[in-house]
Amino acid sequence: MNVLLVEDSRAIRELVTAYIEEMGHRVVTAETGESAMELFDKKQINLVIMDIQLPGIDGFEVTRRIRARLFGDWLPIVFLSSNSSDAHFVEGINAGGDAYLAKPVNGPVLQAMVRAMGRIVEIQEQLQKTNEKLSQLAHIDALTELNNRRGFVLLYGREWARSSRESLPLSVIMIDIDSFKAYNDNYGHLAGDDTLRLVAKTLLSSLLRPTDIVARYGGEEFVVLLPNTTLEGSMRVAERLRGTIENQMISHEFSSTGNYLTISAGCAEKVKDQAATQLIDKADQNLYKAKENGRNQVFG
Ligand code: GH3
Ligand code: MG
Ligand code: MG
Ligand code: MG
Ligand code: MG
Repeated sequence: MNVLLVEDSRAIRELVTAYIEEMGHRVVTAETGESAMELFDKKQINLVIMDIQLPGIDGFEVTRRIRARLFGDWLPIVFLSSNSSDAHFVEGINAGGDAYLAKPVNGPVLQAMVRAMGRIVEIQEQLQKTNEKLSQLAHIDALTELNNRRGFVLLYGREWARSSRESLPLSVIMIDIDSFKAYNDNYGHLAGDDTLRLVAKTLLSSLLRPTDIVARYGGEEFVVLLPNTTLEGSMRVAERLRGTIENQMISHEFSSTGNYLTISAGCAEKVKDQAATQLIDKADQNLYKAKENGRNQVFG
């Protein structure tokens, strides 16, 4: 763990540092609350040991400020004070502290407290990892490893807000594989899955800007989100994607467009006073027109 020790007495700083380092943890020290806040912003701290009487803001106030800065995150804060009154203990906990040790420093008691807090930190970290895994599972499509619809909706909301805030264009391409039912019916579902993976990979690697987002929107439908891109730009991108898939020459003897697998695409650019869902609807309507016009083409 990285332990932040806030203590204005040099003798106590050295003593506490020695006890904690003996346990194999790293210690960074601050003599004032103000310098503690600076260190806290710079370093990844797992545990804070906090004196209360300090020059400048006191330990209670530093604790309140640390808690305010953490938003949803948590880390243990342990007070270490020569004032061991019940009132101080209560105020410390109310300020956002988790435990209270009395001075003079007792080595084994201090180390036991660090161990106890270390256990909670470990559980906290495991929970965080589990949450990250679950969030990944919820937002990534297992077959193609692209964002799934849920992941897309999240990213779309962010990009929509950004484009509104910064008055930048935003465009969407809806893509649908042509005659894919016939592909499955004739080559089997497993081959269909392989082809979906290949199409996903091709779309992903054909996008040029790192800010472009591609997602699997449904069965054999994909959506591309192009920040800072106009309708004309999005149609050029869509045409390139369409051509790249066609040039892959994935055999599809039963396609209505020829002997190879093709895609159709509908493009739309965000317009003023539009709701976020209307942009998707517009791209979807244009996809339908590309289909109606004969497939293997872009409409926008
Ligand atoms: P169109 O050119 O009009 O788009 O015709 P289509 O046959 O592609 O359209 P339709 O919507 O009738 O069929 C889509 C097919 O996509 C149906 C389904 O078998 C297939 N599909 C959807 N999801 C998956 C999947 O995860 N794996 C496989 N192998 N096939 C899928
Ligand atoms: Mg002090
Ligand atoms: Mg479809
Ligand atoms: Mg289709
Ligand atoms: Mg054919």
